[in-house]
Amino acid sequence: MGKNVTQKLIDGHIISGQPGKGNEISIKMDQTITQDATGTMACLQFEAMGVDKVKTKKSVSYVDHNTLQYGGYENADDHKYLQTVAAKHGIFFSRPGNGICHQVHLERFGVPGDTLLGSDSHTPTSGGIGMLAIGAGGLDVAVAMGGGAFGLTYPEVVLVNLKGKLQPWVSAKDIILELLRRLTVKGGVGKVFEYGGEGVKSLTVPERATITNMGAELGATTSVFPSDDVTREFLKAQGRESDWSELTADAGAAYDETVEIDLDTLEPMIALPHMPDNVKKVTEIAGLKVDQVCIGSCTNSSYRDLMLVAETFEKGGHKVCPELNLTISPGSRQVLEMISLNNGLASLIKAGARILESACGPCIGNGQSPPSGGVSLRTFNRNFKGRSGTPNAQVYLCSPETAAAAAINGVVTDPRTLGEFPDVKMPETFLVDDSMVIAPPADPSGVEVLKGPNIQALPIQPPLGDSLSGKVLIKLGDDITTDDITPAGVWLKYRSNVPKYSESVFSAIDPDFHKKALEAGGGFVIGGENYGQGSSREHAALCPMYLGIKAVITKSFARIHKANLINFGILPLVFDNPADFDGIDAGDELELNDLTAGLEPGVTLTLKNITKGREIKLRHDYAPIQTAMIRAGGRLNYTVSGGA
Ligand code: MIC
Ligand code: SF4
Repeated sequence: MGKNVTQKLIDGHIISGQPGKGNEISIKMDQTITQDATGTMACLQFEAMGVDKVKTKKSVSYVDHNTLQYGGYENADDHKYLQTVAAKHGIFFSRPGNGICHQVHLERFGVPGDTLLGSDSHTPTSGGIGMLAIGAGGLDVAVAMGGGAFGLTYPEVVLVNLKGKLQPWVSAKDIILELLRRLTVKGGVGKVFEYGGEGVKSLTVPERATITNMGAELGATTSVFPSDDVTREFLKAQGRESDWSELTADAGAAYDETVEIDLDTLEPMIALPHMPDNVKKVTEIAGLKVDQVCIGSCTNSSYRDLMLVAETFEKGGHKVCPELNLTISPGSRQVLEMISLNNGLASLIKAGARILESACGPCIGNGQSPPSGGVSLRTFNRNFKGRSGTPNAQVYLCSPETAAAAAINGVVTDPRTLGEFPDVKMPETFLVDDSMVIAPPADPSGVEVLKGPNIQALPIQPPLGDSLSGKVLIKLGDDITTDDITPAGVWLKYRSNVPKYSESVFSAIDPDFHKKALEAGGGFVIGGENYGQGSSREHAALCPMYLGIKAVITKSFARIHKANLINFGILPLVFDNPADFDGIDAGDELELNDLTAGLEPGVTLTLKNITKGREIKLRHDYAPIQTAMIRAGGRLNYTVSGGA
């Protein structure tokens, strides 16, 4: 039987295990990316492993999250560390101002047919050019930089069959919003979404990348498009045709599931507060007053997206509605320079848009927090409560077309009412200037790695004993995000300072959590379904580890967060019977015994709730290597002591 694109990518990189849905496998990573908010930890971990030079085909370190450098030295210290540690160990360094990691990687470094591991959950963006691109915790990326394999469960492959062609003012963003509406933020766990069908060829690479980017919100392992003539044209226009190779599904390739989307009839869609799957048609909420519109982020900040917005304003002679603010964050320096050379930037400035840096910016709550209770329409990928920095803001996610229509009219507007659709053509050649990417020197012996006071030592945890006991420190509901666990925004500058960042843990839910945890000497966390969705930030495991959290017991976990907990020696466990969730309350004393035998494959653990005098069955599905890592007190201990 023929293979699909996903199987070709995975099977071509397998190091251990057998192809086949549900099997534990490990694969070789050709490339890695890190960004500053996760990269400092990843680099500290890489240094701790004692490997001189990265063993990948290419590793790139980006600075795109913490670029504001407000209120002190912390961000700038991180940047200096990242630049020098990159030079020392063979890593390319993309300077602040060069753009958002996913956009730049797609433009300048991604290679069809290769694998990519990134310490950012939106790494699957590069699936838009036929890479197997996966998001992971920084420690997994550090191991991959050192040449180690990446472990995963062989995924189910879902074919997303695109029929027809997008109609004017309907956007690639609407495709992924429609998928989120149907499948929800839990719908993609354990799956790869592979796009096929006649509709694929009418989508440009940036449009494909919008879709693979936001596939992260489905909880998917990754998303992938074939590498075809459209991919070739894109790489040629980037001066990289030699990086192209064809990668398509064989005739008769099988899929585990098929989903069909009819592009001819798809309408503009919008995600309502506070989840990316809370999706409706734009027409259903048209007329809602808007206080802010933000265009940008790794989802929608390409040349095509920004030119479309610029031309919408220019052609219609529109101005930004005086009742709201419109911000624009270009995805890369290439995008910014190109829209400035062809007057797109002038059109946006003339219209009254506020131009921000080529960086993540408002997407991660770094500036532009909306007014109290304000409605903000964003072309981003996440609208979790409080992520914008304003706890009661109402954040909606939509396409650049819908965002532009709202910025003009001041209310949510169906963009199809705007008249003639601007025909933005993909450039035949992009402006290529890689001078803000610093290649590592051939001889790094003279490089001094600079660690300012914000770079604190890595906390290390002792090996696991045979039992665990303690209090339930917090009980939470479903869909807890990593933004709930370790918020970004004003806390972002402490990513390389775990003791300080640990003060943020659950701070929006229980401001005293960190104090309580330290006083109690740690304890347990109880959660519902899909615990830890969202970001790849390993701090959501590392900081709880620092506070003494021993196990997190839930109904289910999000993929990356579960792996991060294991990496830091915290036990992720699920209720054998989800109804037992109701049998535990905050403050209960819990005990877990016989862990030596209990962590072997297939063994069910018995949790004693001492306070309630009852026993609860818990399950795990750790691969043998994961059990070994947990026993060692985490992946770093395991790797440094000679584990693979
Ligand atoms: C995000 O969008 O939440 C982030 C910030 O890019 C994170 C990474 C991080 O927390 O540093 C992600 O998506 O993984
Ligand atoms: Fe940056 Fe936002 Fe993309 Fe995360 S989702 S990488 S914060 S732009």
